Order: sequence, then C-alpha cells, then structure tokens
Amino acid sequence: MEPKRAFITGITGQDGSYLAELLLSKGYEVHGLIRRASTFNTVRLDHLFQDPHDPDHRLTLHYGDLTDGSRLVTLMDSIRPQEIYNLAAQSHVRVSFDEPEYTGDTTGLGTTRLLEAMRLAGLESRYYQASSSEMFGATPPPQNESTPFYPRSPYGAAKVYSYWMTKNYREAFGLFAVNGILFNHESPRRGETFVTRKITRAAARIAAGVQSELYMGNLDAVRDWGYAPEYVEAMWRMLQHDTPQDYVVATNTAYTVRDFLSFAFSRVGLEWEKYVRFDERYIRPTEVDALVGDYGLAERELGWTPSVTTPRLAELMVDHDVKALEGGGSHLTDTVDWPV
Ligand code: NDP
Ligand code: GDR
Repeated sequence: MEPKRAFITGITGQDGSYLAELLLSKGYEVHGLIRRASTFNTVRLDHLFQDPHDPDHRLTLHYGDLTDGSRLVTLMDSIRPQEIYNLAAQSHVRVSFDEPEYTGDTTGLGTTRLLEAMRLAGLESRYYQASSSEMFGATPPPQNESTPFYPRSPYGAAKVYSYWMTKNYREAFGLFAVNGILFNHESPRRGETFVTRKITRAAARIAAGVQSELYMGNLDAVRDWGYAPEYVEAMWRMLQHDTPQDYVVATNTAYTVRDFLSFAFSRVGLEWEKYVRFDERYIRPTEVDALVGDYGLAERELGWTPSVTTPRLAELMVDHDVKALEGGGSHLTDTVDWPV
C-alpha cells in the first residue's frame, strides 16, 4: 500500500520537527516547506536527514515561503498530500509588536494563501491550522472552544483571522479543515527567546559559570505550559477524527513565570532571585495576563490527555541544557545572548 503523504509548513520549528518525527514513525511520506537562508536552518531536523538519492527516502524538504502564493500552488499541485499541517508563522508575540505588518502577512494571510493553494490544486486534503490560546487574550480563564476571542497583540489578531479563514473554508467548501487551539507547549527544542527556554538555558549557563545574570520582563504572567511532543500527537489525532472539529489542547494547570523560574533554578541548586534582573525591553505594550486551558473536548473525542506536568517540563528542559553545555554546547545553546 502507498504510504500516506503529509505536507508540513514550519517543519524547521519546534512543533514541525516533532510532528515530522511522529509521522515518519507512522510510515508517512513527509514533505516540508523550508525558507531559503544564508545559513542552514535545519538544526532541529538534522537527526531525521534522509539522503534524497536513496529511493526509499520518506522525508523531502522544499523551498518556499508562506508569503509566496504561487509557489504554494505549485507545491500542492505536485505533492498532492492527503494531510496538510500549517505550522509556519512569525510566532513570537513580543516581536509581532515590532513587525505587525509582516506578522499579518505570514501568520494571517499565509493561511489564506495555503488554503487557496489547496483549493486551486483541487485537493481534498485534511488541513490542520496551528491556532493559539493567544486568541483568547484578555478573556479570563479557564478557556475552552466556546470562549470568546480578545487578542492582545498583532500575533493574536493574525491568528484569529487564520482561525476564521480555516472555519470558513470548512463551511464554504466542505473541506476537512480544523483548528487546534494549542496552549503554550515547550521542549528542549523551544526557541531560545521564548520565556521557558530562556530561563532553562540561563539556569544551566549560570550554574556552569558562563553567565552571571538574566534580564526578564513580567514575572506575574500566568500560563498553561505543556510538553510539545504530546501536543503534536493531538494535531495528528484531529486529522484522523471522523468529523472536522476545533479542539483546545492544554494541561488545565496554571503557573506564573516566577514559578517556572523557581522550578528551573532549583533543578541546578540555585535561588533565581539572586540572578534575575528586570529589563523593560521585555514588557509588551498589551500583555496577556492569564491563559489556562480546558482540554475536556479533546479528551472525550480524541482520547488525548497530557502526562508531562509543568514542573517536570522545567526539569527536563534544564537537564537538556546542562547536558548540551557539558558537551561543549550545540547550535541551540552556545550562541551569545542577543537582547531579543
Ligand atoms: P517556531 O517559531 O518554532 O517555528 C515557526 C516555523 O515557521 C519555523 O519553521 C519557521 O521557519 C517557519 N516560518 C516562519 N515564517 C515563515 C514564512 N514566512 N514562510 C514559511 N515558513 C515560515 O514555532 P512553534 O513550532 O513553537 O509553533 C508552531 C506553530 O504553532 C506556529 O504557527 C505558532 O504560532 C503556533 N503555536 C505555537 C504554540 C507554542 O506554544 N509553541 C502554541 C500555539 C500555537 P524558520 O525556521 O526558517 O524560521
Ligand atoms: P507567549 O510566550 O507570549 O505566551 O507566546 P513567551 O514565552 O514569549 O511569553 C510567556 C510570558 O512570559 C512573559 N515574559 C517573557 N517572555 C519572553 N519571551 N521573554 C522574557 O524575557 C519574558 N519575561 C516575562 C511574557 O510577557 C509572557 O506573558 C507563546 C508563543 O509560542 C506563541 O506562538 C503561542 O501562540 C503562545 O505561546 C500560546
């Protein structure tokens, strides 16, 4: 039997790399979209490398960009995937205030370009949209599939647009197109400028004596932090379900950034209060104070439950960063600290 074919945008990111692993382990042929850069940007995927000259290879990367609609049409027409996972985005909330227009172009309009490419190529693929708890923004927790949206950043607003475009294509054209509304999820592959990884990496470096302090913003923000590999499993389950439906994916637990600091620094035997300094650069013009999910629907209909708690997540991320540093560092851990 022919293997199932999947197309992943954002394959070089945290979630894309875990999803590619999951789909390859299930026997899929995986196609990923990568942006041309002057340096290699495939570090999260390198362990999955397959020689394209090998006739049995099942992972193929294609150059392209969510801002380039005609390229997306060409790719959809030639690959003809049964499943499409749209994970690509300018995904940093703070940066979206610096680059609101670009964020709207990729995180918002990029979704429409991909949905249109799929439609123009005459595909009946199942489509997954990486929607976000940031869409709930200022609406108080707990948040579930019926909670009203109130985005608080250009990123959140762009994701709300993508959410509705996905739903509209489902209703207008009868496509199997779904939104996974995922709360924050983290891992050792998390980008270094998101708060959890910034903290775990700093804890490891301070413990090793290669960094002396850590500059941060709002420590009172409340988040629901889960483990990324478990969340990509939920994405896949959404596309295997009988009917297209939007789902919240979360852990239903609430911790502050301060709590996360405490979990991470205590793992290396340090008191975070001695090292953390304030820098207003990390304060957002409008903040999302509290995101805490309710994954009841995903549990009932997809049989999905998370198992890694936030304290355990902090430990496993610190352990990874300590180990990477002991091994002489890696591309993801030994770079200098640009203030971003
Ligand atoms: P990352 O920031 O790690 O990855 C983003 C990916 O998108 C990268 O592969 C990046 O490529 C790619 N990308 C960015 N801009 C473009 C573009 N214009 N064209 C093509 N590709 C582009 O994000 P995550 O893996 O953490 O998240 C995956 C998705 O899920 C994102 O859409 C994010 O907004 C969303 N999300 C994430 C959550 C989380 O907690 N992680 C929670 C809820 C939603 P490159 O490597 O070249 O930069
Ligand atoms: P978030 O994640 O904005 O929730 O978006 P991030 O880790 O950037 O921030 C979480 C909270 O921590 C506070 N904070 C800091 N944040 C960063 N990055 N750096 C700091 O120094 C710092 N100090 C305090 C923030 O103000 C915020 O309240 C993530 C992204 O993955 C999105 O793509 C995704 O959609 C949402 O999660 C769900």
